[in-house]
Amino acid sequence: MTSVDSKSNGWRGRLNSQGLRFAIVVSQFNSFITDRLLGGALDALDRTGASRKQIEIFHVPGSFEIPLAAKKLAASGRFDSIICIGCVLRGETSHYDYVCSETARGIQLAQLDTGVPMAFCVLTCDTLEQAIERAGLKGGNKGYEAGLAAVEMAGLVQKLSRRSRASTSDSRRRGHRR
Ligand code: INI
Repeated sequence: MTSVDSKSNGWRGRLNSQGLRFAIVVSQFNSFITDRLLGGALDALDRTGASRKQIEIFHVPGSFEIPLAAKKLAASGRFDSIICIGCVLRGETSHYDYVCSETARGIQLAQLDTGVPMAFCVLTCDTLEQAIERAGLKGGNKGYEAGLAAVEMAGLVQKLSRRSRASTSDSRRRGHRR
């Protein structure tokens, strides 16, 4: 799933979904926007070779609920990468700030705790117009970008895991020789 990037001589995940399993957690709040982000994410997975059998979609009420669902799915061991989709629009109160910060923090903690990569596709916008511009209705689709990030990170994390397993067994072998 990975290749050497000859320019930087570093490792990066390939944009190839073969053999990978994806979960998409999508918030129903502002579904006019999140449905389109979901479409973008599915398009990216499709273009990297994933079939629908490799993808499961889970709906949560709002963005605030995304981290718990994503963490449970990651802990199940059934997925190589998780795409988190939501849209938070600023209102008149500070509710927006709590939902944004806890959703972002929760998703980051969930991926760090479980080691399963999570693509962050939660729009945090002041206006509906800004969200529309980011959901593929006028310009680019952030769901598409998140889909590609999910594929790339799944490949990179697999490579890093294989690498650390290889170095552990190597040091065990050397330990036996002493
Ligand atoms: N959830 C969103 O995903 N976007 C929003 O804009 C939003 N606003 O504005 O309230 C929102 N609130 C709901 C929240 O995510 C939870 O579902 C709710 O608080 C119940 O836990």
